[in-house]
Amino acid sequence: MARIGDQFAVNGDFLYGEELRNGHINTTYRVCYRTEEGHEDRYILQRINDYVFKDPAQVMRNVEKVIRHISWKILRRRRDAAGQTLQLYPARGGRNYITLPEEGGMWRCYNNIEGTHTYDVVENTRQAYQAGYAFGSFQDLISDMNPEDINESIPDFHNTPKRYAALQESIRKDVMDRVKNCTAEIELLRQWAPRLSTLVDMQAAGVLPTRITHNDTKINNVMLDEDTDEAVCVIDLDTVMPGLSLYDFGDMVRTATCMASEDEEDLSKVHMQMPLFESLAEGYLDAAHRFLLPAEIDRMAFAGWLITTEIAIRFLADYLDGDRYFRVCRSDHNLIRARNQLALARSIEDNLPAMEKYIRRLVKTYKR
Ligand code: GN1
Ligand code: MG
Repeated sequence: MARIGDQFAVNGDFLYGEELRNGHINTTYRVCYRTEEGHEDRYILQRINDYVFKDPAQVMRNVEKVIRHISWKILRRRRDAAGQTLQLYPARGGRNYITLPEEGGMWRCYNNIEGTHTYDVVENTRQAYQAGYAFGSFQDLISDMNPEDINESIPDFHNTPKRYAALQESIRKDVMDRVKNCTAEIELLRQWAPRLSTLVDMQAAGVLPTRITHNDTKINNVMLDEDTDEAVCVIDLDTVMPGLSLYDFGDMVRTATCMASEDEEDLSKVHMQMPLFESLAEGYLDAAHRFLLPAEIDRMAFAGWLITTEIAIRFLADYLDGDRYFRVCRSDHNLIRARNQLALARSIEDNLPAMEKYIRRLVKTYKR
């Protein structure tokens, strides 16, 4: 960690570092340096997973542009907000990242946003509201970026029918001889398959607008104030790219309305809770109702079902492929996650009429 950190424009002597293990993709460390004046400054060092991101330099170009755009906007409003947004530290060689030729991989260094924390699972309605508000504001902040400036870091990332087609390919190959362990899950998804193209079809028909979106809006990608739990900053910008607003909201429903983690094996604990959904939707619409179209608002509840099902498909495909994409701790980890997400999707499906009714009621309160 010290060897990597010293490649960046960090100030002081390396004190200690720890690995942060809550992501499934990148490798992340928090490191601490003591400055000459005796301050302890903390930074985030992160290795970009180049199996998942085929062109890490392109990811970095996207991230740099998003950060510049956001800092520009925020600093125009509040000069003192600098420590509350992500920053990249320059590296030896003049870029915002380094590559380590021996062990491979590309590393970058962010500021640690002090005075904040994250939750891996939602605990209460306040957190759900704040997560919705944070990602809604984030969509608003980046809404006027130039789409031509942003590359698709992972093509077809939320193209659900393509994710389903990839799963069919994994089933056909069955390289690990694991299909036999998940026939019920495969059958359930086969029944759901006709509904998987709903949003991409609406996008192709011009009903849903393409926007620049975050695309990975799980609850632990929002930093909340450690005293008040107020949203401070959204992190993990690697998948910011053209998408649908509903992909972001759908992924929020997946992680901010269920109090069980996606690793939970006891499926009786896995369900969507209406009060959490209501607060999430309220937070999101408080920030986003001004720019969303009625067609987008109409599909908010459905998007929760769709994105939860999509992640189930991705976990299941990775299980069949031999766990090459998501970090796992045991051989059936991705199968457990897929079952968990299917249980959650079922619960969302059961509650769709109530969720849609709530959104219809809520949206009326914004009309003047
Ligand atoms: C991955 O790395 P992490 O945990 O932020 C994944 C998301 C999934 C999520 C499931 C680039 O995000 O798409 O929703 O795991 N990120 C990528 O927990 O594939
Ligand atoms: Mg992520």
